[in-house]
Amino acid sequence: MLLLDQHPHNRAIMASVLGVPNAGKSSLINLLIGTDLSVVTNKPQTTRNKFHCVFTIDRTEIVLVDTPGIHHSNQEINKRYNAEAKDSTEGVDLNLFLIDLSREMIPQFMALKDNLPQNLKETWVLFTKSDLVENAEQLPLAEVVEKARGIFPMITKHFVISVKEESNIHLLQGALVDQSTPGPHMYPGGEVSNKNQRFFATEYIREQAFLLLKEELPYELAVVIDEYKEMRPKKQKSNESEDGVESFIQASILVNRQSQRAIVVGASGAMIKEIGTKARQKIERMTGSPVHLNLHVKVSPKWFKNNFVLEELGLNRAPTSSRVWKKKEATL
Ligand SMILES: Nc1nc2c(ncn2[C@@H]2O[C@H](COP(=O)(O)OP(=O)(O)OP(=O)(O)O)[C@@H](O)[C@H]2O)c(=O)[nH]1
Ligand SMILES: [Mg+2]
Repeated sequence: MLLLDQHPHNRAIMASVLGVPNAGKSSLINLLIGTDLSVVTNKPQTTRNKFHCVFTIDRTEIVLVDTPGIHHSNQEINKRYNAEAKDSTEGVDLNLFLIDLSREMIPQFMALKDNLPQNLKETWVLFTKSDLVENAEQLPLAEVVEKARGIFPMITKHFVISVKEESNIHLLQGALVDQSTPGPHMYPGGEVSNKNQRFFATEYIREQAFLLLKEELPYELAVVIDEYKEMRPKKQKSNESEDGVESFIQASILVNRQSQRAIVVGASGAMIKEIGTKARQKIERMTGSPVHLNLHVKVSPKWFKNNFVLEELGLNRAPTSSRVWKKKEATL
């Protein structure tokens, strides 16, 4: 039994991190866990799946659930992103609402209201990006919180933070530890996430594509792993990892149109090469061993409406999803 195996003074807390796209959720999580686990870009809708990010402070295990940004949309894929965020609130002890101070605040609460259940657990508001506004401490945030409590009565605390300047992060850490309760750790083996390296490999390939490609293209792009195997090469090489294991990854970048394929491949293959090199370097930092990454670009028209592709991307049908199968009209 987990309890018997663990230190009697262990404590734990699980919190879902929620907010509109680009609010800074993944940046905050990376700062707290102390590693670039989650993908961060300056483009909204970077995070597409919910997943656990784990760190410990003394005997307290803190599990933060990263989530896709919540926003209004009738598109099937966006409904599934919103459903991922909504699902993340089930079974947690606490919700952290990230509110970007550099944008209008009440509309951010409204987007959360329209997509989250009414019966949320205790919730804290984290006003973030305080470095982007002058005199953030003097803003009438108590009034904003009062208004927000009209929508979410379960809000009990608020913090004003900046991930960029790392301000007030220690207050948040202390409050999380205080809020934790005695109990076993969910990840006693020191795991940093409930997702495996295969998942993060797709994330890091998509991250480079997001960073290197301009404009709208990233939203019409997805990454799937075709093959991921760890092998001990027959021949000894100088750059071989200590235990001799190397990873061989075959992945496809899906795009919606032929013209997008040309952009992702780039002139003489320069763009796909750069995406591949940078992604491989980050995957190698994660695995701690050499990685051989082979990328292909596939045109998969309207992949973001295709139930099979969406499920492969870990996005299951949302309760609000449109029907996938339509009965054919009876023909006379
Ligand atoms: N100036 C400033 N920028 C920040 C801060 N926190 C995050 N950012 C920037 O905001 C942008 C979005 O950050 P992310 O962490 O990817 O935001 P997110 O909420 O996870 O976004 P999605 O996954 O798309 O929902 C990035 O360019 C970050 O560098 C902050 O405290 N100050
Ligand atoms: Mg994110």
